[in-house]
Amino acid sequence: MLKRKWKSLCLTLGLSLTLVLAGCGSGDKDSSDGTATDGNGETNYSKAVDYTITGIEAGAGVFKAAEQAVEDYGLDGWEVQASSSGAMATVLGEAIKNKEPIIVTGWSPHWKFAKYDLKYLEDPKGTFGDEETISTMVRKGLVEDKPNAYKVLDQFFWTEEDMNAVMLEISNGGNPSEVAANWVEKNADKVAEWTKGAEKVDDQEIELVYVEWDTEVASTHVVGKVLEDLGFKVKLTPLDNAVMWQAVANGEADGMVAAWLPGTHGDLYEEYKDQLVDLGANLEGAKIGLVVPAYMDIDSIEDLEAK
Ligand code: PBE
Repeated sequence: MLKRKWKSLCLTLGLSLTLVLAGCGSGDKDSSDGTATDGNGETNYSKAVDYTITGIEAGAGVFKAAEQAVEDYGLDGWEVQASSSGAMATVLGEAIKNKEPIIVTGWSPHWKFAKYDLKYLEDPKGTFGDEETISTMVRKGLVEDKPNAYKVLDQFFWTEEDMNAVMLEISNGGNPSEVAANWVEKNADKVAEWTKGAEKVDDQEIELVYVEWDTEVASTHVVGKVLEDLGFKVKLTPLDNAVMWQAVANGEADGMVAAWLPGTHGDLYEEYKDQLVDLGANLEGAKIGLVVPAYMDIDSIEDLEAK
């Protein structure tokens, strides 16, 4: 807005004064390399990304939070583009290869922070919340029906570093089941803590549901492998976020390790918390927000402008 006013003022004052008014330049013009500059020759990142945040699945908490941020920060005319986590990662990788500006809905742990130099945009209004935990939810009655699986799910707890190791290998082309099996083999001490007190079973079935986010692909396959080694016939079913919560709440699935709280899935938790059993955190220190490549000279969501 302010910029537009300056521009019309410059036009009114005419050419003779433009040298004095440093703010009047060719302004707001797309340059040939696809970036956009303001009157001071600084990149106008809002324009350069075409007022678009590259999102993921529309049902993801971070997607909804990004739409809320557009509202909270008055980013009129911006679009949060729905996509998939995989497509977002591809588009991000391409932008970085070409040194182009891009804003994505991001979260950590995630392998993208190991692979690329990225940063979260500051969120002074707190739209994306603070640090989160990833929690485990199971259906009611699981403790009686399958106490050994319940025990493992209850005791499953790992670190950001553990999850990153699994995620990175999968992102480099590893098959999730094989990567998980290798991790389980190499981390017998940790796995022994999760299985402490659980007995081997014979041919019992267990179904875990998840969403195909990199974080959840990693955790669900690791827990699935541990249960398999205990003798369970494990079924891992990928679903949409809301359907995943619903499936555990109505008892169609046995459990999930993909509940991001208190913020990201706060609405779903409120809706279903009375119908499921909350087994608490399986990972601490998770986070969501808007993420950009470190080469972008921008620090805060507040630096973005309405269209
Ligand atoms: N995520 C990954 C999910 C939770 C796990 C941040 C993409 C979400 O936004 O719902």
